Amino acid sequence: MTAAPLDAGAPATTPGVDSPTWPAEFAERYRAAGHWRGETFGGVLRERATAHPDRIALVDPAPRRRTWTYRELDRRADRLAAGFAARGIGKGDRVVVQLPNTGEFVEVVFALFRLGALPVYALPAHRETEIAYFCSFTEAVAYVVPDRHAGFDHLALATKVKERTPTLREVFVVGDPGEHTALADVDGDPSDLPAGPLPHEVAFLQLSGGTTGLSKLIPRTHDDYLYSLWGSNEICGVDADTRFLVVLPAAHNFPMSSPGWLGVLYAGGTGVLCPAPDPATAFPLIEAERITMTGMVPPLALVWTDAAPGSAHDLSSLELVLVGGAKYSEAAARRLEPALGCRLMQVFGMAEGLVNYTRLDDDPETVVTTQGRPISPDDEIRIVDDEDRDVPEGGFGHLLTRGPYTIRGYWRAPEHNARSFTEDGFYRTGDIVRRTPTGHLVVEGRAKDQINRGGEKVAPEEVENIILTHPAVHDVSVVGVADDYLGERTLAYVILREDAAPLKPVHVKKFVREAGIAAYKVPDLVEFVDAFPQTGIGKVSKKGLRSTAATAERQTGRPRRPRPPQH
Ligand code: OOB
Repeated sequence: MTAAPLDAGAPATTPGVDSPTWPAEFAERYRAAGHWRGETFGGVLRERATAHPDRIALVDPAPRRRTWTYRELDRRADRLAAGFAARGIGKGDRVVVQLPNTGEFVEVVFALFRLGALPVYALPAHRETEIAYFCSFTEAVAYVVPDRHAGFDHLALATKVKERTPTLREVFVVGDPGEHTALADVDGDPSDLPAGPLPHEVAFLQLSGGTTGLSKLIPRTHDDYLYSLWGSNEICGVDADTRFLVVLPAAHNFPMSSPGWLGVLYAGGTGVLCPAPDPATAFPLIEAERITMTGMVPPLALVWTDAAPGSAHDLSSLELVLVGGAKYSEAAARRLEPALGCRLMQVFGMAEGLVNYTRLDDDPETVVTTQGRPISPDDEIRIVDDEDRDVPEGGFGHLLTRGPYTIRGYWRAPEHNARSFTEDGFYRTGDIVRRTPTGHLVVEGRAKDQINRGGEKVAPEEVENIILTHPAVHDVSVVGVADDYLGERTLAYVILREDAAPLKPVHVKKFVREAGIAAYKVPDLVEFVDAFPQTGIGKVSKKGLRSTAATAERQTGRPRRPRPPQH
């Protein structure tokens, strides 16, 4: 493992070290403050299983209802870990996990935690381009998939990826394994499992939203992530009676840790895995499972807010709904509590670390007009201008942050780290914020070249690179345009080659889809132009393109409402 604390003042990246970590003086401070408790995920599950073995940890309601007590989850994690170990998976190995919201997802990640092997959290929507990259970049030894999900054949994808990735020895499948290994057959005697990881070591690799062509990987340690969990639990009031519905994809940082299914397991409560986020699936589950808490992105909150008043289902068990991942409009926020009959909490977080919540004792105006304040008294916040100078209190600026659960660098990305972190270890979030006198942050915009499509992050460069490989395309620029429902949609401006046969928008979209990337990255709109607006120094002006898009929108009217985000 390579996450041992560096000496204070050590260079940001040391040869042979996968990612920079907290300097010793910070690590000591966070331990002394009681933020880092010296626990590991595997250890926490074992403790809970010993303290309350028969309590229900997990419910997977579909297609037939299955439950796991804490004892059962702990035992299965152990036996699965032993089975993985027998197949040569060990401490520090990377395993790409691409599973939908099922009990097996939780079993697999706890088994890997036990071994100190690192889950790499792919989303169910990822396709060949993304998965092949995660597997090759992390030199993954194994890949875990469902046989089919949402009509997609994951087995065929796994076969292709395995052919392309020399390090990939095993594909484990939930369901019919075809030529691969059934996860259900992975089992072993856990009596001589090797020693597990240490609390300061990396527990998993989370994906960054990405501003460049490819997602960066975010190394989170047991100590730091567990702090974000119990810190979130205290703020959200999560305890052993909490029944949390996981409606967003379980591999995403928000439903995992804010406070999420890991938070609720830390507290000894119950996590219920929702197979799809729409009201037709979720509302009956809220009634049947007496759900008390859930979290979702703003477009989904809009759908729930519209659907709840006319619903025949009893939603009265719901106490708290967290909304975040993208800017939640004040008007929409005001409608949630009356419609759902529960409290609203806004959350502004990032997989790199920092998470802000409005508080249960905030006045209602603060809850609907701000995105909350940090979890920890040791979260350091700076709001700076383009030259990294602090702006006057209350002014807008770039949000920089450093703290006990915010990474000091991405995994194996020294060049990127030099740009994304200041020399003294602050993470450049790329968000433009201001701070209210109460210390709450209001997200006012974004400086990073990223599109936030209803909480799903799209790196324009990744989509541009695909469109550029089309033989008829001379140049392309992908921008976000305002959308009432998703917040933003993606628009690709395309300049065709002079000698190219005419193309239609649908051809460009099909080309992107067939390149094998997640469907949410396919441009919503495509427009053909003769030239891009230029900035003063001759670079394509994304700002210019965005304002062109806004004008075009007004002239053409809005297209029909897109579907809510899917798993
Ligand atoms: C969450 O994590 P990521 O890593 O997918 O995205 C982080 C970015 C932030 O830097 C910001 O640009 C945007 O998503 N964001 C928000 C927001 N919450 C996140 N922008 C405006 N308002 C908000 N409330 O999205 C995430 C991680 C943990 C908890 C919640 C969200």
